[in-house]
Amino acid sequence: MLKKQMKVLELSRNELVVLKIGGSVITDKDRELGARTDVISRIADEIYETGLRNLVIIHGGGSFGHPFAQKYLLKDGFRSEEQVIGFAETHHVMTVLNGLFMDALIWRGIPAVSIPPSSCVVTRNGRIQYFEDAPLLRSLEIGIIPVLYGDVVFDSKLGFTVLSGDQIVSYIAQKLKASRIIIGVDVDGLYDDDPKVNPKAKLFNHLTLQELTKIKCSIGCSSTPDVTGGMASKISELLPAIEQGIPVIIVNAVKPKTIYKAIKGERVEGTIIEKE
Ligand code: ATP
Ligand code: IP8
Repeated sequence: MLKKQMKVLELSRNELVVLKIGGSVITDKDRELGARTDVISRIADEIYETGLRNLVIIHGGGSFGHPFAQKYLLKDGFRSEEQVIGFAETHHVMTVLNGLFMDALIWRGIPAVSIPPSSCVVTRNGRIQYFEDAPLLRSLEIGIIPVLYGDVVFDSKLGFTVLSGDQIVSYIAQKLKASRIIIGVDVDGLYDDDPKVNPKAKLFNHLTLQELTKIKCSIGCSSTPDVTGGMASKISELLPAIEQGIPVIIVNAVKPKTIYKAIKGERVEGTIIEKE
């Protein structure tokens, strides 16, 4: 019986889709603790319409996690007592944002379960060292969509740090050999410059790993660089997964139907990044 279950799990892992919904999509980055509940609801509708269960969802921190992590300088680890309440506050506001996201999924009838990274991940110098993935695997096995998020986590060298949703995406996709990664942001994909700063920035429709490595240094950071580094570090995090042959598509999740189409594998505007 268990063997049969494991086989199903193996099969489903092959077709697994890892979806990141960025903080730039579900929050208003110019307004601390400003949630875009209309966008969250629409994205939940689109996920529901796909009917896909073989999905791991990770969302970002946006104007919930980032301002708090920044205020208490949490990324570089424990330095003073005053940061301790900052760790608690940052995790708490992330659970609030996650609650809004979970509300939208669950009350539409999407079986989803929240898996807080602070409770299952320990990092070492900011990199995932230990990930208790049994709950994640069991939930996928029985058809419940695991939802994780960028979070503050304990770190074996630094005491604590900030773990980006992008590092989680790349880690899970590689570990579970996902078939695709979808990255939802608030712009149409990856450009040769920040499109919010440079209106002449050119969108890349398709990039190979080699092409990406060449342009990596020039794509710049987010116009409002956040504690986890914006677009440039997002790309760096995704590189090992792309190297492993997992294609990534970066799309504008603010635009209606985009997430639906990306999950369904339909043609959608965005940037596809593949190994070759
Ligand atoms: P969060 O970290 O809160 O989850 P996110 O993952 O949605 O946020 P950001 O880190 O804000 O995304 O990165 C997206 C932003 O990156 C866009 O709003 C855009 O202005 C900026 N950006 C900077 N350089 C580029 C580039 N070369 N191509 C596309 N967007 C870029
Ligand atoms: O928004 C960072 O995750 P990200 C989360 O995916 C926090 O970079 C707590 C700032």
